[in-house]
Formats: sequence, structure tokens, C-alpha cells
Amino acid sequence: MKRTWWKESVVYQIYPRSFKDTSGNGVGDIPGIVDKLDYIKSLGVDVIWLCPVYESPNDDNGYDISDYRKISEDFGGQSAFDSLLEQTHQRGLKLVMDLVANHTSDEHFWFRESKKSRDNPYRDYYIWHEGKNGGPPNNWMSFFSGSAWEYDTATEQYYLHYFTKKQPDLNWENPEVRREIFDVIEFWFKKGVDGFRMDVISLISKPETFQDTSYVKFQDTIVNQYANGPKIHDYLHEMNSEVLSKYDIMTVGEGPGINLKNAPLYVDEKRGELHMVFHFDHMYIDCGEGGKYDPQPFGLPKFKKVFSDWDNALKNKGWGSIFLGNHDFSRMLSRFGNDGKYHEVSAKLLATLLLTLRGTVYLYQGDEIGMTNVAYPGIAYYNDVETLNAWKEKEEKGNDMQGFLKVVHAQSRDNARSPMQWDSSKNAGFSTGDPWLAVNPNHGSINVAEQEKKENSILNYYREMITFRKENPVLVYGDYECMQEEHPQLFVYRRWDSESEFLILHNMGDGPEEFITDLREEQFELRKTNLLENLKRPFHLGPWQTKILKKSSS
Ligand code: ISL
Repeated sequence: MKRTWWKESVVYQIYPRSFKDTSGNGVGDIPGIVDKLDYIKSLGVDVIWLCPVYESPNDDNGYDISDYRKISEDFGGQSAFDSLLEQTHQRGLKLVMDLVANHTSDEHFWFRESKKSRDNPYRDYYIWHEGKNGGPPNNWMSFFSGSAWEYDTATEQYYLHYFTKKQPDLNWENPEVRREIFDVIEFWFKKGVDGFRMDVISLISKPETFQDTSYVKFQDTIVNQYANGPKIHDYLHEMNSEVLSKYDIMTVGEGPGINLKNAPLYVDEKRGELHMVFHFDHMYIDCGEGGKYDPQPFGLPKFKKVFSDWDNALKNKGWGSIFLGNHDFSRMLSRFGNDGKYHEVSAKLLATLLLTLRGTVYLYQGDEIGMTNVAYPGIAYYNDVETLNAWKEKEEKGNDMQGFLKVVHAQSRDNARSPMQWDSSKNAGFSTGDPWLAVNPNHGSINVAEQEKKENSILNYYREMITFRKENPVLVYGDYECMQEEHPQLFVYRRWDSESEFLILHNMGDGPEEFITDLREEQFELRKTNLLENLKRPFHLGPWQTKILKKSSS
């Protein structure tokens, strides 16, 4: 396996609106990130991934870009970004940006031109269609509720938008569109940016025909109709040969519909497309027939199988991405851990899980202190367009809205977007003004300042675990094998190479558990655990206990 810096990196994801505000307007900004660079460095991470900071009307918090070459003034503008890039590099860290190239904002110059007339030179930058029987061209739905088509009265055609109607989809069939996007990528590489996370890259190649979908579940439409279109690999290959391959950068493609079968096509090193992808197999594991707003309990065996299958799929072709949360999902601790009685210990277990799997590790802001979901008392507190649109739709259909508020508590993307909890002061040290999204009331006890003071805090455990991973490259590159995958409470696996072997045990349950095996306990030496008292034998685990055992060479 070829060794590279981006395979060994731990990436820290920042959602800038929620990270740190220095202007007092309640919105996080780039100078806020600069202020916290020493903190980020102290975690031991290597790369910062910034969610979009470009000019945007913020219909989807920056995922609707109106100028790809301009940094939003709300975030501090270009000079703030230049200083961030310089100071990031000075600390030996790298900076990766978000490339949102499936769609632009409807306020982007290209779209404003495109909708002027049917013969405008930019018309073909987007996907325009005639309606059918007095309605949209087909029955496609948007990710954020309602039709994926919007009618334009001036030119009497519909345009396609997989996301909000303020996010029209670009037409990648058009070589000029591809050229424009490649130029944007090059523009940022020339400034010194170290790579891109590519938003919904699996959606850029549209289906050959615009037929109705016959799938009942939206997720099935995404996978079978929207994602992995016929030209996706031509486009990515072209992007790679035109720009990506000329720079020492990293790329990670985000992709609904990316699955075990097609992922190697994106990341196989021989094909020259992307370095890594994000798949969502574990992130939708608790969604029922009704999708995201139909949360269901899930079993640990299913969760473990996702990691086994993906490690297996990519072990000889490409490279994986390991993440348990980001700005689009609820907090990893509230989903996969126990954010109540076992808050601290289960947060540390998840840290160990993240940092002992094969692949590049992505850590989302706030997870390093065990931030949890937030349950705002009413819909008025929510900001996310996905949540608000879903709310409206359910209300129109006459749903029980008190019941749906509970679902929102569990599933809203705002769970991950509540401001970073720096200290216990009124606004959690995030801002001196009114935060754009309310802080989680638990910031009094869960915050960075508190955990800096405590030697055994979650925060310090993350620091130790990141160091531990760096000291043991077998945790990055070594082989992976899950043991007793059917066990309902233990997640146990081996990581090994020609020199060393680790056995890693996680008890993901509220009661004690023992790993029953033919392996001899005396062969293993405890190297790390998340509980201070470790009086029991190596294969015995307390609730939410995790153990990293090293196999002795004899
Ligand atoms: O957020 C999701 C489910 O709650 C996903 O379906 C998500 O919309 C999808 O993975 C694409 O996400 C990305 O593109 C969106 C943007 O809203 C997300 O924040 C971004 O990560 C549109 O640009």
C-alpha cells in the first residue's frame, strides 16, 4: 500500500457559522478560526476542512454559492481567509475547502444570466425542461421536500434543483461548465489550498432520460436514479487529469448513492479520479422506510458489518474515510453512544473507535468534547432548511406536530450546528452577541475550558488517542478483521501488520460484558482504556469500556 500524508491525516471539520464569532454579530467567522488555531493544533490533527465560506445568500448555509472566487464578507472576506491559510500553514496544518459544484445559488451570475432568455449564452449552464401536462417535467422530488423542478414564468420552462429551489443544478454535460469548475479548483490551489471535499459529487452526471421515478422510497430514487450517472467517471477523470493530478492535494467526494459496489470506481488509485469518498451506510442505519424522519433502533451487528464490508471493499483499491458525524447528522454521541449516564466514557469509546479503524479519520467540531444533540422547545428555534421544509410539509399533511418535534429533536441537522461550547458563560464563549442558533443549555458542564482543566477529560483523551494513532502506523495501514460480528454488544477487531498486532474491544452497552474467545488473555497487554479503574482481566469490560490490547510477540 502506497503511503501518503492524506492517508495518515486526522481531519478536523469546521462548520464556520458555529465555531467562533469575533465580530459580535452572532455568526462564527474566519478570524474566530484563526483565534482557535492553537487549540486545533493542540488536538494533534493534521488537516482542517472548512465547510463553505464563499459568498452566498445562505439559503442552505453556504451550500448555495453565488461566487466561487469570493470569500463571504460575513466570514471576514478574502483578507481574513488569506491570513487563515497562512497561519494554518505556519503551524504545519493543511487547509481543505468545500467544493459545491453540483449546483450554485440562483443568485450566481451564471444563473441570473441563464434565466434571462432561452437563447442566453448561459442558458445551457443549467438544466431547463419543458413542463408536462401543465406541471413539472417529471415527479422527481427534492432532497429538501417538494418537487425538484421550479417553474420560471419569464422563459416558461422548469429548472432542476435536487436541493432547494435556490440551488439550481449545473449542467455538467456542457464542457464550458466543466471548464469553469476546473478553473475554480485551480484558482484555490494556486492560492495554496490543500484539497477539496466535494459536495454531492455523485450527483453531477444526470440520468440520460428524465423519466418519472417509480420508487416509493426517496432513498431508492437517489440511489437508482440521481446518483452515479452515466458520465460521472468521465467527468471525474477529466477533472483529475486537467487539475487534481497536478497538485499535491487531497480530495474526498461526498456522495449519496455511493455504495460498496461503485466506490472503488471513484477511488481506485489506478483510475485517477478521487482519493476518498464519504458513504452513508452507517449514517442511515437508524432510518426506517420513511427515511430520515422515521428513526428506528438499530442493532450493533448491522453497524459492525458496514465497517467490515467497507474495509474489505477498499483494502486493495483506494482508501477509506472514517467518520461518525458531520454537519448533516445529529451528534455521534447521541446516536451511537450514551449521552446520559455514560456520557464521558462512551464519548471516549467513540474516540477510540474513530481512531483505530483503517482510513483517513474525520473529526467533527465539538465531538472532541462530547457535544450532544440539542432539543429546542419549538420549531421557531430551528434554522436548517431541511428541517423547516419537512416541518411545513408535515403540517400541511395534518401530522401530529408535537410528535414530529420529537423526531426533529432526534434527527435535525441543527443538532450538529449549535454553537461550539468553549466555556460555561452565557453564550458558551461562542459570541458576545445573540448566536444565530441557540447554544445547547448543557454548555455549563460540557465545554472546552472545563475539559482543559481536567486531566482525564474527553478532550484530553482525544489528544492522547490521536497521538497513539500516530505512534502506531499499524492503526492507519494495518489489516482489519472484525471478530464475533454477530455479538449484540461487543465490537471487537484486530489490526495487524508484519510487526505488530492490536486487539481492540469496545463494549457498546450499559452493562458489563466479557469477550469469550479461544485467545489467551495472558498474551495481551493493556495499552489504553477509557476507564481509570481497570482491575478486571483483559477480556472483561465495564459498561461502555474500551480497551486497546497489544499482542505480545512471544
Ligand atoms: O443532510 C442530509 C440528510 O439529512 C443529506 O441527504 C445531505 O443533504 C446530502 O448528503 C448532501 O449534503 C451536502 O449537500 C447539501 C448540503 O445541504 C449539505 O450540508 C451537504 O453536506 C446540498 O449542498
